[in-house]
Amino acid sequence: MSLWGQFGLQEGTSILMVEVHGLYDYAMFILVLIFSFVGYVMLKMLVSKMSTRVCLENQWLEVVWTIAPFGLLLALGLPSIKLLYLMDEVNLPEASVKAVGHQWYWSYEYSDSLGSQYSYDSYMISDSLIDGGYYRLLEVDNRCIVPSLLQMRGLVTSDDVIHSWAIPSSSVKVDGVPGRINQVGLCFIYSGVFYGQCSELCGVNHSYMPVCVEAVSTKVFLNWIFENHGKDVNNSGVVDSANGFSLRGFLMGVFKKIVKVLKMLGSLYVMWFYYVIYYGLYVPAKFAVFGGCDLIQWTLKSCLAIAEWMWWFLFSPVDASIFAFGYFVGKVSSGLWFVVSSPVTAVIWLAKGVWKGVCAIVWFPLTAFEAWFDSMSSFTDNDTKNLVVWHIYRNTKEFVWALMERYKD
Ligand SMILES: [Cu+2]
Repeated sequence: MSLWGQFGLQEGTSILMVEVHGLYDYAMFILVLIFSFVGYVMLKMLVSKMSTRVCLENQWLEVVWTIAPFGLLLALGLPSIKLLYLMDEVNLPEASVKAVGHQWYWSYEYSDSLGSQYSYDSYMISDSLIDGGYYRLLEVDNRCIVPSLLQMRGLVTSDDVIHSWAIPSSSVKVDGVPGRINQVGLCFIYSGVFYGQCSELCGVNHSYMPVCVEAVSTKVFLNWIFENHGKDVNNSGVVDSANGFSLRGFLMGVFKKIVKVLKMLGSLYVMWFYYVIYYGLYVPAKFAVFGGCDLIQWTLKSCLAIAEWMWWFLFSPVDASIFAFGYFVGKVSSGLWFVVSSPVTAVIWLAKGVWKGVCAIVWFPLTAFEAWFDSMSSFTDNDTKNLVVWHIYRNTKEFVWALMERYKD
């Protein structure tokens, strides 16, 4: 949430908000460049001696001052448009929460797990009840519970007038319109309590219906769902598996446990070999080959030879010069000898070089454009993204397994 004296945006609690933060910094960087350039030009005009008053036309200048702003606008607009579209993306959600706006409170429904029709109202805690620990006008009696690092879907609608469900720190803002359902992807990258407020003027108590989301780990979320399942209207999906003892069930259980342990041991065995081969052979070999040993050696040798020759040149310049001349003549003649003795190889070698050069020249603008586009298409580094994706993948697996475990038969 925002604090007193805060300048920038709130710290991002979803990858999208981290990206928005990146976009903000990136746009600010470009704006500062533009402002300083324009400021410099204006200052320059103030102290100008009008030495360019005879300049009547400059085609290239016009080309530049047309193309450059176009490029800048593109650089500002494209990443922004990309993020706008990504904000509408819901991906593949594992669970849904439905937020319903009322005058003047929110209510939350969790009804997509089998048999669950769990819902509750979420009222703001009034000033008189707040004793230091909570934030005024932001805390609620029942928070909206969501899992962190799991793709979730928020469905937002309203019961009376238009409300808007917003959590600025995760770049979520969805209008709740009566008779319609809007959806939004929720994916918090860490656990915590995140605050927002209704963002559509909805009546006298518009300021008193905060959105308070508590992001918890997948395990806690699962337990929370399972515990609250039977409590409400419908618990037909809950299978009570603990009634009665059967030998077959017991043996099956033991067998399953043994298979699980064997599987684990097998995977550990494979992993052990993998890591031994990877870190014991592959990585050192790769390092030795690509580590640039040869390059370093060659550079050192060349530097040493040049230094040696210079030393020689200081004491006997004539001898050194003759040697250098002989050396270059030798190099050129050996090159000529190569061309004369094996012309086909020489021609192929030359053609290859020319082709490479032409390719480099032709592809350079494209490569440069691609690099530029890459750099502005994402503001999060790949390691972070990989980590988040990996965690989401693991949590999704855990979540689906737990649901299957509960709802089998
Ligand atoms: Cu409202």
